[in-house]
Amino acid sequence: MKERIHTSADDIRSAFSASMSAMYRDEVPAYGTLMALVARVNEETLAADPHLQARLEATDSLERISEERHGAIRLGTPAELSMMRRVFDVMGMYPVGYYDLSTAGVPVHSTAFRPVGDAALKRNPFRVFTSLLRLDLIADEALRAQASEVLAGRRIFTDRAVELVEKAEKDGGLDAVDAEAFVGEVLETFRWHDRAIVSADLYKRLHDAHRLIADVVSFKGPHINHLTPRTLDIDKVQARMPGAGIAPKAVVEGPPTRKCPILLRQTSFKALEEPVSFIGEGGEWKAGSHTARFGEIEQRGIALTPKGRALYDKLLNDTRAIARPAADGSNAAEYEAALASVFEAFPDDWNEIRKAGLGYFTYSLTEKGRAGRIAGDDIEALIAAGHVQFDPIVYEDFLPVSAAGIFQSNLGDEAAQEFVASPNQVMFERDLGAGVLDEFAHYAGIEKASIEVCLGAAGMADA
Ligand code: OOG
Ligand code: NI
Repeated sequence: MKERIHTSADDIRSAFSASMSAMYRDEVPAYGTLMALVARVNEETLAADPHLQARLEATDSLERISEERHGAIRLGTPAELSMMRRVFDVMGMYPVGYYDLSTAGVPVHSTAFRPVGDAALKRNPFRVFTSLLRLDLIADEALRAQASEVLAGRRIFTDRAVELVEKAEKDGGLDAVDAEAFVGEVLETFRWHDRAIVSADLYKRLHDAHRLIADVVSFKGPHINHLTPRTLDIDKVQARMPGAGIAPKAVVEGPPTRKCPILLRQTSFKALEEPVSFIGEGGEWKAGSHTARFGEIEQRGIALTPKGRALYDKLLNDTRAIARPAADGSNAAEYEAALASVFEAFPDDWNEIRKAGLGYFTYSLTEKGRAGRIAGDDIEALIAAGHVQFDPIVYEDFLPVSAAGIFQSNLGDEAAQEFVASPNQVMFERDLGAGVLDEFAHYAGIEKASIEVCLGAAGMADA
């Protein structure tokens, strides 16, 4: 019998993200405009900075620089979430981190499905920020029951997609023919449906409870609500969006522009109002509209330690106490000025960040370290002797305050709403059917392993 060769999970993920990109550009033309703008700005940035170009050539794959880094969906039930975990597993995407958005007035909690190893991230870093609606945060009991009933009646995965997931689980992978079919079938779950599965009246009541509830409950599936390419200059793309005919959200989320970038900066163009139809009285369709889909861009910096993250959170809080960005952009300049000045307290030099224990780094032997007889078990001494070098570890995850800002700006200003903060990771993991990886432990592990390799080499030279 001919041996079955499985397509790698990385290849399936790449094919999936490419198909999703093509589908989304087709569905949301403004997203194609954003992609073109991002590619142009990335080219200009590289042309103006040969050093950056050389560095990216060495570490990333330049021709893929402007491709999508993430997307997002919002699910309605525990069963949808646990099936989605199995789907992403086939593509080498695992749940990392727990994000409680209730504190920020959004009735969901979330994780990010993403590749975890260095090689997988390099091959294709595509991740999906995945939220689960929290009907338990909705006060109106009758509405909650109605929403549950609608959700219980929908099937977001095709039968064939479920069969292929089961096959992949049983056989440990999919061959090329099945992998291609899998990508096509799974894509169906992310597709836009302009026909709602609820009446205009129910839609309005869900919408009045929270716009996000209407978005999750009213449709046949969890349409992809945005995709996010990587930009090398987020400020430039933000500034140029209006000229390209797309309206940016008021401010860039995350830290300010810095010499040594930290964590994640993101911005988006505002969600578009799109025609949809609702179920009418006598089986006819009733025209209406829905606002949910947008395009986003991201620029990543170093992963911070719990200490660095606490400092980041404090400085962001301090900034927002001075100026809280208004959705209409009226105080954007004031907010940006406050952000820049408050963040002066965060060191902007790699070695200072490292020595203060604020960020995660990988350590490696320098040429001198590899060539010479290096000695010692003190990493600082090895660095001082020029035997060991360090590089920032890129943050591959998300930020709850930023995510809330992205949610809010695409739900409209009036969506800002207070919920009692109620993180519930235990419930989320039960619904997911698995634990989520702790991102801090993960980055710490990468750093520690790299130090051990350096010290191991030094130890060998010692002996
Ligand atoms: C997800 C928003 C979060 C991000 O980049 O922080 C997100 C959503 O709107 O569903 O994608
Ligand atoms: Ni996003």
